[in-house]
Amino acid sequence: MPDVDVVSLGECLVALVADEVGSLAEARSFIRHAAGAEANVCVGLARLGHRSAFIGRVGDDGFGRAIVAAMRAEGVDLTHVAVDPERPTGLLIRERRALGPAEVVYYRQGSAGSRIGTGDVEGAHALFAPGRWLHVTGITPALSDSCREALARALAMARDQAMPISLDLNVRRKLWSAQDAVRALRDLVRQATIVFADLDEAALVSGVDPGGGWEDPARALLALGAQAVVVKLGPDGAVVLTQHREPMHRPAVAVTTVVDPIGAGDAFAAGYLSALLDGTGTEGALDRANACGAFAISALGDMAGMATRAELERLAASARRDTWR
Ligand code: KDG
Repeated sequence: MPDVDVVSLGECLVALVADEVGSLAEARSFIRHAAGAEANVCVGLARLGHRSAFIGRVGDDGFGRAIVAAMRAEGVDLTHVAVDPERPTGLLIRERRALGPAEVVYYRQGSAGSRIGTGDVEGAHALFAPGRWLHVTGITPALSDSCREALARALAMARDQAMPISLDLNVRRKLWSAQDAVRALRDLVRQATIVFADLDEAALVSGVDPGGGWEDPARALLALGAQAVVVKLGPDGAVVLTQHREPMHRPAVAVTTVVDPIGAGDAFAAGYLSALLDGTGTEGALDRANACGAFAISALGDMAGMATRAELERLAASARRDTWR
């Protein structure tokens, strides 16, 4: 098995994305993309030259085969993706909006991906080793009891191997109640090395009003036990709060046209982890994360806009030129 830098687990699913901007009620044609927050992060890391491995389940159907083909083509290690002969690959359908949040409809209850269990994680024990990261999100525990148990097992196995754990809160209000989300996610924050959140998620999980800005909710998350809390502020950039240092803020990369905002958080997490794996300090990690987030929103589909190193370098040089030829 090739060596691995980051291990993740979760549900990968197909996203049918409206090919024109407008309401779902008006949408007539859709483009198929591979999706799933953890799968997106694995692809983002692979594009940046890191070795990522994904643990999950897909159905024995065309959608499952399409996701596996897409992720394999990106170089993600899928040794521990099982094909479930009894359940379909999960599906989401989403509209695209020029203004306001886009509606997402999930068809994933009882899906293959929602049946991940402790056996899948234990079967992937070879992936859990010192020096690697585990990346998880708040989507997995919302999917099913078996997903919640699988996640708990993965966290325990990572802890046993002294692996750092990154957690993207990724609150999905359509998958569970706010009350259940807060209870479960607080428990995950306690176990995480790094927590990624947007301001709404940080406020919800910490229980602190976001009216005064990001700092109080982030401090409350930090007080739960995480070593660092990274808050994504969209066009205002991102901040990192740690136990012993002054907070650090870095500005966003300005994007002229937002094509599709979905997947930006996953790109951000991939960029941040990539910089940490390279040994870059916090400032460099925030800058790379912001740049990756900006690339992601400039392309249609969750994975399409994941940046490569060459693209990041061109972006860094772009202050001096407007075309690459
Ligand atoms: O972060 C992008 C994800 O939201 C998307 O890929 C689908 O995992 C997904 C979810 O549950 O919303």
